[in-house]
Amino acid sequence: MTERLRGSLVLVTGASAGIGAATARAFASSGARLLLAARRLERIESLAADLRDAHGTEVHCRGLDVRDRPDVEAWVGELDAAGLVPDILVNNAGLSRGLDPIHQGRVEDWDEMIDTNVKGLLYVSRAVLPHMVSRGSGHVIHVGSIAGDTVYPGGNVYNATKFAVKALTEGMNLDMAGTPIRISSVDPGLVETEFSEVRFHGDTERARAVYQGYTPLSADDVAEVIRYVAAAPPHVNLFRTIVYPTDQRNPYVLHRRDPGS
Ligand code: NDP
Ligand code: 8X3
Repeated sequence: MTERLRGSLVLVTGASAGIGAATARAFASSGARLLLAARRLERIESLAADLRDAHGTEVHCRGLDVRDRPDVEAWVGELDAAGLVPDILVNNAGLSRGLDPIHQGRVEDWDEMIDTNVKGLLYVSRAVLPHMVSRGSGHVIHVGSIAGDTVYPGGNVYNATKFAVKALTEGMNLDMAGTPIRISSVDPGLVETEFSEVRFHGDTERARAVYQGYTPLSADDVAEVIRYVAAAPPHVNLFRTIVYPTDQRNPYVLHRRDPGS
């Protein structure tokens, strides 16, 4: 099925790490062309070099902060002028900051999560979608989360941003009625990436503990699902795909093996 992706142009935000980088690798191995964006330009340039070597992939890199609306609009304008409007947009850039109860939360953390996970996703979508609509083809895939279905203690604002992503998946999909444009989300549970290191502001010990005693999803597992969603025939929309590690049944039921076993 992924043969359908050969030659298609895929824009991945947050491609410098974790799920975004794995998504770039997955699409490259299916013969897609790539537009990679993240703030850490050197990381995506290094990934691009690897993908060109391994697959001969056409890759364009752009240092981008999805919170910077004028720059998002400028870049998409440049892409349009260069004939590089993506066929597939993967809105992956996102983060969590902190796990404090609401009365102890840091307002700066809240702003960063809302600005990135909700407003950044909107800025990129708003810039790209008109081109997809006028061309009459396109697929937007959000990376949501199980955190958008069920809240957990300390998740408060992160949960709210992913509930917003879920609402936007549904709302944008309705808005695209009558067009061939598909809107989807892939909603993972626990995935071992830099996510927890970012959440805990660089506390690597605390971050590592999140993934101990069970088998979490890998970034490659999630990328595989994103590629599958994108590769479905044009008349099929895998609208919301929830992906858990087998050891996790919901945010509260996580089977950790005894440390001694
Ligand atoms: P990582 O921290 O490994 O990667 C996050 C990516 O987002 C990085 O490439 C980072 O790039 C990018 N990013 C963050 N802020 C911005 C910004 N302002 N502008 C552009 N890019 C940005 O985490 P994951 O791969 O795990 O996270 C990817 C997505 O998956 C997020 O939306 C997250 O909420 C979601 N998710 C993660 C889960 C998990 O358990 N790991 C589970 C469910 C969903 P850079 O810093 O270079 O800009
Ligand atoms: C990331 C997964 O469980 O930390 O969205 O919310 S979780």
